Amino acid sequence: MARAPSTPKITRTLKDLRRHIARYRKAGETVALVPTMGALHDGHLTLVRTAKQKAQRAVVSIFVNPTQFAPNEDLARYPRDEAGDLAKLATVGADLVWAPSPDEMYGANFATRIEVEGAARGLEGAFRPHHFAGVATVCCKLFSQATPDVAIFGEKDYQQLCVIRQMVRDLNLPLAIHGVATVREKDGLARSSRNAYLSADERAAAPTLSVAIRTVAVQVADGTKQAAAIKAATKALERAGFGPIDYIAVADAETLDRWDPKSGRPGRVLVAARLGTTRLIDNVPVPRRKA
Ligand code: PAJ
Repeated sequence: MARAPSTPKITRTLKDLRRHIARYRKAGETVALVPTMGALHDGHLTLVRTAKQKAQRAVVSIFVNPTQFAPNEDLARYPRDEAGDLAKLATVGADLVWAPSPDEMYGANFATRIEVEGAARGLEGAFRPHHFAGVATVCCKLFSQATPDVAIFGEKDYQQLCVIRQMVRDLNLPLAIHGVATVREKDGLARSSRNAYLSADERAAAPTLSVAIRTVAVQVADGTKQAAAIKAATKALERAGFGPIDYIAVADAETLDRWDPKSGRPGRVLVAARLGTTRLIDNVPVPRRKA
């Protein structure tokens, strides 16, 4: 019988986490992990709902991982609201929250880094050189701490999802990775903890980002040259007040190399652009056209 939703248990030490996981395993239960940095919104909650469908126990990690932020990035001002997060997680039936301190996660003499190549190299990797090593290393640790059967990630961070899949494949990590479609506001803006940084005017302009990449996706599917579609989208974003625009790219959905429309492989349009002081990212699939 389904358990009634209640506030999830919170654990802050690896020893305690392992005790909970051992109890689930002893009862023959499967475990899904949802890695997050907190400041939870409906996108995260959708991942937790998916976790509950994929396994009997949903474990959510909340850890603002310092190693994936560059010194000039927003680590210090990254939104944090643990009480609010726990209340939201109660509504979706999360069983356990893993919220270690940076010391509990990394200890004093931490000296290991997982560097994924391939999918991690371009796009975000070019603008945030150490970002994916930080993400891959912490996710690998989270996987070996919580030993889930499956981990749930959002397509919102599409390149991150590709990097995690690559790492899991390459290192034979014994879990499945499940991707979930991006959850959006009614006006199309992808839900993000960083949307909280936007002023009222910026928030009004922000949906242009998803409109621009959707337009590129439809155009390249219909045979428009990628460079022309990207140029028009860049102009539309600049008119709406975005800038600098770090990239708009049409990529192979798996390798993230440049997409060849003749390859028959799925494509993805990805963007990163600044609106005021906030850097937003988004992506959409290239629609499949019948040959
Ligand atoms: P965070 O930005 O908190 O995101 C946690 C997870 O929620 C990621 O898998 C992300 O893709 C997903 N997510 C965020 N917004 C979403 C949306 N609008 N729709 C669907 N899914 C969404 O990504 C990270 O944290 C970190 O890099 C982490 C993986 C936890 C490693 O530190």
